[in-house]
Amino acid sequence: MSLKSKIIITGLTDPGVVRDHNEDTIGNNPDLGLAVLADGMGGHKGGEVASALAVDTILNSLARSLNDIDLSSTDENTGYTLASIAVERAIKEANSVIYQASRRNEHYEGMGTTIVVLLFYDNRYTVAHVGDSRLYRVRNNQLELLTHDHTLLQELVDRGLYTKEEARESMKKNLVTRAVGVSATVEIDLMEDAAAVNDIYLLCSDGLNDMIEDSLIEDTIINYRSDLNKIAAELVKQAKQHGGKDNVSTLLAQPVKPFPANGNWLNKITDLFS
Ligand SMILES: [Mn+2]
Repeated sequence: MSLKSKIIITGLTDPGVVRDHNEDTIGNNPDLGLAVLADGMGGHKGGEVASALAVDTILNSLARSLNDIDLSSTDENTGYTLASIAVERAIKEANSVIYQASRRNEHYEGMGTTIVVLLFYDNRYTVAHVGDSRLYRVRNNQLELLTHDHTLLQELVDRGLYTKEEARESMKKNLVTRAVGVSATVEIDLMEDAAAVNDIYLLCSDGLNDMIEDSLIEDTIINYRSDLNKIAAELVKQAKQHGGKDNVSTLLAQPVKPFPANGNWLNKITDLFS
């Protein structure tokens, strides 16, 4: 079952106003209801290579694996859905691909990337992430951050050593404590929840949320809620107007119809005409 007519996905990536190249990569597969965003790091072209390898590997891996499994059934060992397990496996595959490439080529030594993956299935979604790229959701006109940054700064905030306000001013903002591809293994955060029609999901790199406040992200999404392309363009524009010191990427997704996995015969027939 293709989700193309049920979930809109669109995005934009931009080098920003200071940097001359873009180490962020975005990708999506509308049939699968899949959105992927990565923010690479590393010398030479390492950052660009790592984020591109991550997005390609994850899109390819899930295009192969998702069609063969009952996505919403539960994995006995972990309690996660099989969809979540497939997403986790795809990120681990990306980790290996990047790590091996960095060991083969000295220019790529130490390269890595953040990742955030959003997958819709059966009126639900799975989000998986590593590093400080984020997923937000707007539901009932309220913005909510659904991921928890893997950064030194966030750890200090969690331990009560920094306030959120001090954190915003800090220089240590971009030290990530986890990344894909920097070592042989990777620790991934997974979360599942019900999706609602008209929710708007925003995946973004730190070049967005470091430049503008969450309140401006919320206002922008609500103001342009009928046009996801406009939201993507406005958010990038705002980040650039507020400094644009880093590459800035946005990926937006919105379920516009219910998308049950095992629709009854009536759903299946109406699918044919949608
Ligand atoms: Mn960045």
